[in-house]
Amino acid sequence: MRVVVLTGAGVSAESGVPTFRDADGLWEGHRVEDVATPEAYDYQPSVVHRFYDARRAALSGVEPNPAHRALARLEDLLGDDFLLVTQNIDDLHERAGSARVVHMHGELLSALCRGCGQRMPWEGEMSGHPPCPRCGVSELRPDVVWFGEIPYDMDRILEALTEAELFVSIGTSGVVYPAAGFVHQARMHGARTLELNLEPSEGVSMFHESRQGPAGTLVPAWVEELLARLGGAFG
Ligand code: BV8
Repeated sequence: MRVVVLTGAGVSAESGVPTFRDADGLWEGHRVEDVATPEAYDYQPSVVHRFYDARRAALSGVEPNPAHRALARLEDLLGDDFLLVTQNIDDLHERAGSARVVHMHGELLSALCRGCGQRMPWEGEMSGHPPCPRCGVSELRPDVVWFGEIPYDMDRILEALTEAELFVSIGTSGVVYPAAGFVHQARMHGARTLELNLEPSEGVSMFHESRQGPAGTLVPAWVEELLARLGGAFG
């Protein structure tokens, strides 16, 4: 069975990564347009760097949770019939063992040089304007997709959505596009669609089924159920 899973901030909430819209959410204290737009970066790069340096540093203090691990296990069994598309820029899916992961909004542990366009793994801070290891100019920016910018790997994602038999959305409010429209694309191509979220998302009406609860509980239970249904397929 070809399965496409979309995750949002809610899948990392139980690991201690703040979501965006919760009371003390990520954007709290920062207006989105002040930290996650190319205009903000041009206008106040130090504020933007501090915002992402802090989130990058916080990664060392969090661990994958049962939802991340259950998705890695499902991928192990489904192999290339599985694709994980995440809006998250943390590395918890990979640390849980996921490999077939598309970070459509970029990654905290990656830098993008505005001088030469090189993308490269990045651990430390960028506030100090370090030079690009490749071209030497100090034009490194967080390798994340800001509002108004084109998400990564859209062709691969749209292709997977047209072939999916099952589309599952986990821990996302369904507010930000184009991700919020994926359920529609998948459904248009005949996929069954399921939402697993703490509360109904903006797009809940577009899903065949919606289950409410914490991802750390819902996702392992759903993976067990799916594997039981697919039963013999995995010997
Ligand atoms: C683009 C990286 C053109 C940076 C991010 C159509 C209509 C209206 C507007 C638009 C439109 N098309 C485009 C736009 C503009 C804009 C947009 O969508 N604006 C919104 C605000 C209206 N979109 C763009 O600009 C995008 N670019 O469209 O380019 C294009 C399009 C297609 C093809 C080619 C070109 C780029 C958007 C990307 C911006 N960058 N992140 C960073 O992270 O700092 S977006 C960022 O915010 C996240 O990545 C994520 O996408 C979004 C946050 O949403 P969620 O992850 O869902 O988090 P949230 O807190 O909102 O919700 C958490 C959910 O989890 C809640 O429902 C909660 O109940 C649940 N939850 C909480 N705890 C748990 C839980 N669930 C389960 N268990 C728990 N324990």
